[in-house]
Amino acid sequence: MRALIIVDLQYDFMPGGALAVADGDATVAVANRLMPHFDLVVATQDFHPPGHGSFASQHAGTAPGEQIDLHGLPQTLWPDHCVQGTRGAELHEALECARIARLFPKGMDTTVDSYSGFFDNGKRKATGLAEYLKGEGVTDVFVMGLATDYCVKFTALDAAELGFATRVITDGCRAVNLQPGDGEAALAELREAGVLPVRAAELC
Ligand code: VGL
Ligand code: ZN
Repeated sequence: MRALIIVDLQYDFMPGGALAVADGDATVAVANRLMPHFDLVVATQDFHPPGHGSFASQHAGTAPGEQIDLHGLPQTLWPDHCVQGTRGAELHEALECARIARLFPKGMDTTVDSYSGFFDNGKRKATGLAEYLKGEGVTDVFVMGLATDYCVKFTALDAAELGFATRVITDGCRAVNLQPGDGEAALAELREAGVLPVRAAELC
């Protein structure tokens, strides 16, 4: 059983959004093209309460892009983004959501960020995604979405560690690239972990 995991295709990660990823909206068409070719499709949604601890606005004297210690974990600070109830948190309207069997929100705990679709960054709480996929008989997962260097990377690393045969659909991802090359470095790290890249055209 093969599952497609679509990561965070939300307005705040699209051009014009609060945490815009260059060309991020190009991934929506890739997702739509891929979905019919999978046994199961799930999606994640970055879904922060107002005042989330990952927001630079909550830490006086800091700016987005800086690193702090957030309750014992290293935390990159971000602009306020994907706040529950705002348009920025919504999935892109062009995404064919009817094909998504289940949506997994994450990042609701103010005290800890959650890049992976499986666990928070401290691996203290699970979202239920692993149990869901295993319960559906999924053995292989393919990860795409935003952003390559954060939520895609950590979702794919966790999937591999959880024992799923895991691949990353490179043309279905775009990177934040806080530092130039972060996206490429993320793909290299994934490869090291046994997560090989694949192009969408190989799957359609
Ligand atoms: C993400 C930074 C902060 C992502 C989410 O979806 O990659 N990045 N929150
Ligand atoms: Zn976030």
